[in-house]
Amino acid sequence: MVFDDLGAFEQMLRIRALEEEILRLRMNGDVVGSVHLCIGQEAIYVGGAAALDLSRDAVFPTYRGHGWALALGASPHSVLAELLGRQTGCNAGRGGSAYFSTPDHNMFGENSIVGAGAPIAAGAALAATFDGSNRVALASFGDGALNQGAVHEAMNFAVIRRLPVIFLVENNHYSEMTPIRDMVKNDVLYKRAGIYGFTGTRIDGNDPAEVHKSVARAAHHARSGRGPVLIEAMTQRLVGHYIGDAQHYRPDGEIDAARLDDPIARSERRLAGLLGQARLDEIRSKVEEEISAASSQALADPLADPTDVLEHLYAEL
Ligand SMILES: Cc1ncc(C[n+]2csc(CCOP(=O)(O)OP(=O)(O)O)c2C)c(N)n1
Ligand SMILES: [Mg+2]
Repeated sequence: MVFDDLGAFEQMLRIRALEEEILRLRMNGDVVGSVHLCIGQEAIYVGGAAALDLSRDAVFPTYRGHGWALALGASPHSVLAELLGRQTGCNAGRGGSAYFSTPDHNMFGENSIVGAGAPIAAGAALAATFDGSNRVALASFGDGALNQGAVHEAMNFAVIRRLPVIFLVENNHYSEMTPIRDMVKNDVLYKRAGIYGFTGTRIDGNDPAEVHKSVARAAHHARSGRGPVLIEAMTQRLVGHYIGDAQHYRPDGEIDAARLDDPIARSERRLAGLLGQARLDEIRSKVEEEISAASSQALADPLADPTDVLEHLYAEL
């Protein structure tokens, strides 16, 4: 499959513009509650989603999941309306920033329990071995999540049952405020896969084409019955862990250095040489207008009605 570099650039811009609009809405108080932005990590979602078969594969991201939703095809309006608690949101305003899902677009739920997506993805992959769907399940989680026992149980279970799972680690070097190097003796995280007997690889997670290639290879491996793959995608978050995080724990100069490696800036430098800056500026303006229109529309939509709050909820006692 040929990778569409310009399409990836546009989609990364769309995610960035969405996140910047969410930041604005949160600072205004239109969006309430805890919000985790994925600014700086967009290449993982865009490259990863492009490598999946969106007619059947299933993705399980974390609370930092807005970018996955867009990359998988959810509309900016449905995500913004969700965060704004509107009836028109993708979960009718019940999910909010950290708990929504877009099953029509293959995203089966963000999760705020760190690492919980891994065993759920293993379950979806196990189902695929019975339902004939030949589905691949992708769990995307952070470097810190690799210290959760449930992730290790999921990895061991997946390899022993040869389940079609991709464990995609978004290694942004931090678990909340703690650097990964202060949490583990060996921070080459992809090597954890080898302990369980399957393949792990480390890639440049700020290059959407490289993420695409690696996820496509892993999907092929998993789909052909050879079991799981772990991909450690190296990236940086260019903002705080949550909105309001002052990032006092980050050494001077670290964020400035990370900006040089910003996936959007990198794509832009490369594509400007090929297509000219004017073309890229046009795409940026178009995307920014699209997000601004989606936001105005969502703000004008009706709020979720408290009287039907128990509808569409399922709980077993
Ligand atoms: C089981 C569990 N333990 C702790 C927390 C608190 N917590 C929320 S986010 C987070 C950091 C996770 O870091 P990482 O997995 O690297 O993901 P990132 O936030 O960097 O994307 C922690 C510890 C939680 N939500 N769930
Ligand atoms: Mg992290």
